Amino acid sequence: GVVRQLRQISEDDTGVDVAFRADVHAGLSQTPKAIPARWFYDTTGSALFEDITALPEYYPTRSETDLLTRHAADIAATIGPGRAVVELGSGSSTKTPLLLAAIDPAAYVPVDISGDFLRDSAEALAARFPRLPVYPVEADFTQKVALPREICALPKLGFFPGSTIGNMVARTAVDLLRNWRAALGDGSLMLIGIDRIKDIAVLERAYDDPAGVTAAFNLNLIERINRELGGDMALDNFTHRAVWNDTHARIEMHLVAMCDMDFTVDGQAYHMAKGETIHSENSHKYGPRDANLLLRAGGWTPIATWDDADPAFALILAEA
Ligand code: AVI
Repeated sequence: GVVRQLRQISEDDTGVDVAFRADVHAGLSQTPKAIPARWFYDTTGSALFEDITALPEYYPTRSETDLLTRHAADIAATIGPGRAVVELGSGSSTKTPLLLAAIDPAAYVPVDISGDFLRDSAEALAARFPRLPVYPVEADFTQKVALPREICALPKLGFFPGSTIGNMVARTAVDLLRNWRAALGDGSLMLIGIDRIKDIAVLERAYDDPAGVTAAFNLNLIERINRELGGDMALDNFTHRAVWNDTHARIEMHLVAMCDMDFTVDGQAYHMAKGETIHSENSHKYGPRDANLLLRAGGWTPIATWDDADPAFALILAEA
């Protein structure tokens, strides 16, 4: 069952995450404007992301689930039983049961920045695996996370699905991999989902679906700024853009200003010119050698790859 939820977020006396406030002001003050993608994931944003994962155009979830399902026995044989599974950015933990059912773990530690979401999904998972101890940790997994002391002596498996590593630029991704290498310790393993470079039309459709769910997900960032930071940004003056950047091998999402505008956040004045954007997300894609290089740079040695999904996606197992 769920043991207890640890909370490692610092908020101010109005209940707003201090890092969110700081990132928004820094991001709106710089040229070009950019806000880190992790601030998408308030309760509304996390729910919208779940809707994205069900879209026919958004292949990563389908491809990864397909790999986990078809290769479960092979993955389990390579990992072995008795590990504490630490999931980075667990969200609704929909893919997790496939892994947990296959590998017979000793404990499960979902780490997520969205506390309410984490609580619900940890409870659902504990109900499904009644004998598995579940230790949810509400934290930003890109920062230093203190793991529950109960799992200290167990061998660890980091589980980082969904290609979330792709949302970081290379140097941040390498820092994260190194930090988790240190936190999980010698003898640990990491099972990581990596999205492959593919046909640009397939990529762009996955990030700009006709139903407008990804647009709503992107625009929720504006609403969150208005809601939590007392902003007065006019939602209708922004539009969603998703575009492939071939130099950086990534999909970029932007919030585009449709007209010249002035607005305030926390009483601080900002201006945007028509056509100017707030860069709200990167989603990097990796070829097989790129992915292995990234892992090695982060202190992990790739030992197995499952990547026969269509559209292409990879699950890579690496050892510390
Ligand atoms: C969470 N992350 C891996 C998603 C991605 O594909 O980069 C977030 C996302 N953004 C738009 N659609 C999905």
